[in-house]
Amino acid sequence: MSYETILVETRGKVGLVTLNRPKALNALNAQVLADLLAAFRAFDADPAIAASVLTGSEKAFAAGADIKEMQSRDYVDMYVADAFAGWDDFARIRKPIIAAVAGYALGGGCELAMMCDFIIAGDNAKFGQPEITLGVMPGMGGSQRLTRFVGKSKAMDMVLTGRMMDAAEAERCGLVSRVVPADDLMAEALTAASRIAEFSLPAVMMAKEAVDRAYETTLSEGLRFERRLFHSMFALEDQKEGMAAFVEKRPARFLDR
Ligand code: CO8
Repeated sequence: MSYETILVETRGKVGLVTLNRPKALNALNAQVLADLLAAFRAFDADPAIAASVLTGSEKAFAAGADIKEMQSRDYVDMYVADAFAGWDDFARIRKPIIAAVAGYALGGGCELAMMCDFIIAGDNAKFGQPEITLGVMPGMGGSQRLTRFVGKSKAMDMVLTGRMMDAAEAERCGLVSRVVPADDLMAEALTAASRIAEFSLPAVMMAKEAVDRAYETTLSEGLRFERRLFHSMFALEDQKEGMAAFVEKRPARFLDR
């Protein structure tokens, strides 16, 4: 399948999606959303794919929602269309997605990176929620996800001043999981995705679901959810294989069952 705004490849069991609107610094619009949903839903449905990487260009992961497309819309247009609600579907993709961020991840670009499961940043990455400079505020989850990731003080600073944070600050405050030299970014992200792809797919998907639950519910409900998933894993052949392999001092051969 070919897409208008993204490039899609596979590397073994890893899917690789590259945002590809270079003239607009990968600004996000309805076509980008449609393309991303189609690509990642296809990965979810493909038993040959276990994890994926989402990236942009060296200059920009994505410089936000497309301002030129948004500028003339009015309140009724936005409300009736429930503009940008479709991005919630991106956060429901079930197999792991690593965001590999080089350059700008601003506004909707930062919000899209935060919808992925974790972020690996090149040392040239810059994160920001500059919507306030346009007379608006974050609208794709930034006020909520950024606050959960980095806490109130830093989130307020970013959202109210519109300033950018560099990769080192983003790692210090927990927005990104690791920072690597920009030249090594894709290799690091693909290696991490390949590592995930070696494990039992149902165990990986349940682990992702459990961590995500921490953002949705209370600690006691989250602990109960985790324990029930953990119990259910003893119905997996891969639990038998993984533990037997440890005891027998040999590599595990997971069957994704
Ligand atoms: N939308 C549309 N076009 C863009 C965007 C964007 N977000 N960002 C950059 N571009 C375009 C520029 O207009 C320019 O096009 P052209 O050559 O035709 O003029 C091209 O990309 C290159 O950009 P610059 O010349 O500006 O490149 P610089 O290297 O000088 O600057 C920056 C790079 C700093 C990234 C600068 O482009 C910039 O500040 N961009 C806008 C960043 C921004 O404000 N992002 C937030 C957008 S709003 C948003 O994301 C809200 C999300 C939630 C919406 C939900 C609503 C319900």
